[in-house]
Amino acid sequence: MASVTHSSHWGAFTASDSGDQLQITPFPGDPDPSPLLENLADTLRHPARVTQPMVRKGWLENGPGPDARRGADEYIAISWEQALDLAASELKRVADNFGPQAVFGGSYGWSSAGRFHHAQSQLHRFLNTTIGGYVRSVWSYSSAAACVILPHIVAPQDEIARRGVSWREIAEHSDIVLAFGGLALKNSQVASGGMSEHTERGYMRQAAARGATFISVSPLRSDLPQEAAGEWLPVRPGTDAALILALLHTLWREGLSDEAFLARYCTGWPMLVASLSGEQDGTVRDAAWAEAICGVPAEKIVALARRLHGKRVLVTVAHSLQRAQYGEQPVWLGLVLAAALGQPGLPGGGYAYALGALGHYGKAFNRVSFPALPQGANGVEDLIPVARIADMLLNPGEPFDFNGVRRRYPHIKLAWWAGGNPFHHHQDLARLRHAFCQLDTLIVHEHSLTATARHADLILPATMTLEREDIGGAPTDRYLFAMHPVAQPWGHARDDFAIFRDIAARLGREEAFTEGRTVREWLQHLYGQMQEKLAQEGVSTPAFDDFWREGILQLPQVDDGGRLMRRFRADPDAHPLPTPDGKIQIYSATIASFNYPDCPGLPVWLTPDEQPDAQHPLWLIANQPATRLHSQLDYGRHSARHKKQGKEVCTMHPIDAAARGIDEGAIVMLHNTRGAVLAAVRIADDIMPGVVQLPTGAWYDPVDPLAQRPLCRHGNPNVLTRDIGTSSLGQGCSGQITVVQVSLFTGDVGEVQAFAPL
Ligand code: PGD
Repeated sequence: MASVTHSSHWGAFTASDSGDQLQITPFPGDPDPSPLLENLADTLRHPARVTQPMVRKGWLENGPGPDARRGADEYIAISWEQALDLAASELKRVADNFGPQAVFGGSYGWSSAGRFHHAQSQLHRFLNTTIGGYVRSVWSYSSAAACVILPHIVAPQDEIARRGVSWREIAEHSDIVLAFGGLALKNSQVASGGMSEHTERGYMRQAAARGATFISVSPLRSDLPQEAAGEWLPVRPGTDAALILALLHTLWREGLSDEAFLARYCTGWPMLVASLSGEQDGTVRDAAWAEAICGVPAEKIVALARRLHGKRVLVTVAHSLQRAQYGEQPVWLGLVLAAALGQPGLPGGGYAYALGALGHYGKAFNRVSFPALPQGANGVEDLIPVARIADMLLNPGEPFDFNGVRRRYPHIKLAWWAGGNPFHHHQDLARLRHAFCQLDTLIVHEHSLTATARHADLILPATMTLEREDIGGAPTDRYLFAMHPVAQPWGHARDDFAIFRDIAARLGREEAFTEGRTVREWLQHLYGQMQEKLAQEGVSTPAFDDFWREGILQLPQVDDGGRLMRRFRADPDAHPLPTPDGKIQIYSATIASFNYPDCPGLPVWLTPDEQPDAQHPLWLIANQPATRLHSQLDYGRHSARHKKQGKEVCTMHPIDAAARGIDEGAIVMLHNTRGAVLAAVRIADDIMPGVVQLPTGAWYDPVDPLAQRPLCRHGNPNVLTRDIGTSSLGQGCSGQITVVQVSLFTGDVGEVQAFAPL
């Protein structure tokens, strides 16, 4: 087969199917292609693919209803006709009897790069056009806490992260980049929708060569790439807020804070000073106070504060810091630190929330973005913060607080998932299984047999992008790609669009769902919309057929990163921030008015209620993997090559390993009250003592799926993480850190079965 253009969240490429595997060639314009492309090579016909519709035996025999067997039942292969009939009649039953407010269609997940076949958009459109709506979820597992707090204190996240200080500015202007949570390239190598040019490594190298200093504040040295030639400041997990308060205390105490900036552009600095100085409650939040919490020696904290003064400083705070209890606080305090240094609005200075967390951030923007599939109108008002899914299913009708509003969890009968993997992304997987057991029905579209698919009542086999045509692009990627099919659909897999179309037809709503268009006609239609907008800007583009043949189109961009803060700094009266008084909120009267003890009106250090103790003396960091995107294509060769004995690898400090008689490469069990996980050990001193790290993404593989404290033999850390919201404000995912014990494991629990066919 000839080589054709295609795209993924981790890079563009050309591919040809040579029979037993794919030949993948990275896009030649990419200066630093991602090794994740390798994961695509042998996935098409992998045994973990879903090849035909399946129904769970208990559901087929007994009908819809709560069932404790989910996750441990048998499956029966059925025809598409039968599967589509079952899905249509079950949706109709639930909508007729309980209304669309009994259908959960949040379906969180990264899905795939093509913009038309984006699975969630297809599902949302389907539910809106067939039954009039669904209960949705808001924000993301990436950054829910930040998404909620940033608009209160400065501006929406997109302005501060996506359109914030750019990498180009950093390379040219920054003296110090103080990165709380680091700037790991494993994170910025991915961007939803696609990323054809990986430029972060080059920019960091360029900045370092000019003399900029990168300081990574993290328990892990690997959070900063070597190219940044930076410094590592180890900090105990989850304690950055205390460290920043002490930096602020030192700046204030030594007269190094930019009082003119704070007075002109900020609200509430005197109140924070009252808290820093001890005037407010008798606790002086100085370097000695912070040392006891964060483990950074007091003299280092003082020296760092002095070093920041008078320099062009960019403060960044990684997504990971806010994926923890009270995760709103470091997001807020990073901004306050940048303000106390007088930096916001200066080239290469200020605050860049989440820079480096995704390939989208710190980049130029396309003047016109490729349009999304229109989703129609959702007639249901009920919503949940995305990470409260298990709370919702376990507590229907119960109240919960979220961003100043008290809501109630809806009663859900049917959940429909396409393009996400909750048994990868959610916390406390035993609790999640129990929650999914409350449903009448769980329908999952998947191209692979993930743990989520293995808990479904109906599994509908979806195509991979490689098997269909689409258009790949992102607002921060100047290239648009024609995604040509590389292979025929494997087995009986069908596009999500085709699946929904055929179910809509059974409900008499096909025309409403498709608007009479085929896939190709939708692509032409969406492309035409983009063309029109570009034409209005005086930019002409090739006809669709020419674009389709060429495979790639370069789009015009604007490089206006940091514009909001620049204008605000130049004239805060003419260009106020979108906050209540137009200034940076060091104190937020709005947040204070919510009366949340777990997120008061001033930024604070609050001690997380889970702390290492005698039973669980180690912190666990469950962060993003370097060898795959989340859980996608975990069976791919790049991901597989980096496992040991088929298990995910966890990193431990030599002191902690020696104390437990653990040698390099040994199989260990990480355990706490929620469950246990096996992993192979890597012993290294690039992690703080007292901390272990196990990335997310190894597919959940419980030895006994029904166990209350499951043992995953593959290495999924979300067995261990805690399922609580970050605070009443953001209610975000707090899965980044937890506490565990680690022991040598010598038992026999059999081979990993996560990728085995059903
Ligand atoms: P993915 O593995 O990307 O994870 O969670 P998310 O659910 O997004 O799942 C996407 C699924 O969609 C895959 O199973 C894939 O096979 C499927 N898929 C891909 N393309 C298609 C398609 O075209 N059609 C259909 N039907 N399916 C498709 C990620 C989430 O995890 C995120 S974003 C973050 S930031 C969180 N991070 C952490 C963390 O740091 N620590 C912990 N402990 N937990 C986390 N969970 C979160």
